[in-house]
Amino acid sequence: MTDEADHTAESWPANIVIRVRGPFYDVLTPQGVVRCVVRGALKKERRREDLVVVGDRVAVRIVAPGEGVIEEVAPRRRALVRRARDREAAQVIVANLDQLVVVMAAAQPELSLGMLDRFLVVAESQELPTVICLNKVDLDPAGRARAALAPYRTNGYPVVETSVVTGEGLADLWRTLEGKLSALAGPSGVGKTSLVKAFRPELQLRIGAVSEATGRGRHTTTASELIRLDERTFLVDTPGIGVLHVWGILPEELGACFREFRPYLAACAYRDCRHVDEPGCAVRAAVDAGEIDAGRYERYLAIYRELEEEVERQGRWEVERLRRGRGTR
Ligand SMILES: Nc1nc2c(ncn2[C@@H]2O[C@H](COP(=O)(O)OP(=O)(O)OP(=O)(O)O)[C@@H](O)[C@H]2O)c(=O)[nH]1
Ligand SMILES: [Mg+2]
Ligand SMILES: [Zn+2]
Repeated sequence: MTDEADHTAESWPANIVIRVRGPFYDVLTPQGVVRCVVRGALKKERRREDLVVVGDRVAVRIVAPGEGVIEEVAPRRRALVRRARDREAAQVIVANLDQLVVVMAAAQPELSLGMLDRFLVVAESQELPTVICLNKVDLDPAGRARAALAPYRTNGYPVVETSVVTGEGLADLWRTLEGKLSALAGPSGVGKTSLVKAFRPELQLRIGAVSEATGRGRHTTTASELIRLDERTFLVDTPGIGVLHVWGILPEELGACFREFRPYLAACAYRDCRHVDEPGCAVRAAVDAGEIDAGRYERYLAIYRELEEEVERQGRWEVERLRRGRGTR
């Protein structure tokens, strides 16, 4: 490894990984998209599950027209990490992310604040700046879903309301994306791919119908893909998530993942207050005083119970190990 200083993603060549397909990595270079494999030695140095991921900046050696070898991967800045499906391990989904856009639908599928809070907790635990995008507002003429998001605006989350059908809010969304690398995440069927397509109509992207029977999406997008919207603007479309398990967070860390709790955390009577039923809890007092939204607090309690169960089931050590894996390397 050479000096860290000239290894930041910014100082690397403009080559960026846009797609992973089996052993092949499609890399966007100034000369166009190059299909690459990874240098053998690199495979030994890095963990298999996140050897090279979408968003990575890489050095490429061209071996034939349109074909190359990834020689080196730049150290990652912020990454979106999830828990690997098959193993107890953290897995990087997108590297070098500037922000996460959590997309929820105003209807079809119905807005789930439980899901939204889980995404926000994961984002806070990974210190990802987050924007909430409420899509399909055309299906919510009475504005019920919009109103339900009021506490989030109060808590300082930017909320953008969009409709791919009427075009409402797309210019606002564009302004939040411009010049950044953002990932769209959220449940299946909320319109993530439709939003990408609204900005790049010429792309052949698969969009799926929401099931009439269940009101859920059908997991149309199956792999993350990075799309360049302009010279400096990148958007990663990720597959929809059915159930989002919050993981790798210790129960006592959860309070800080609820932004609006933070000013109160140091004021609780007990230093190790769980904010569940302890006397002198400043968080509960703030809920009673209407300073913290009661719904958010209820969902805190639900996630807290899950995290406690996880510690009981797996042991603290295991949760801490997973938590360390959340780092970007
Ligand atoms: N009424 C309405 N329908 C929309 C809007 N945006 C998307 N849809 C529809 O919602 C359905 C799902 O859209 P997708 O873009 O495939 O959703 P997705 O979030 O990418 O779903 P996954 O890839 O499964 O995660 C499609 O039938 C879209 O036409 C919108 O703003 N308003
Ligand atoms: Mg999709
Ligand atoms: Zn407390």
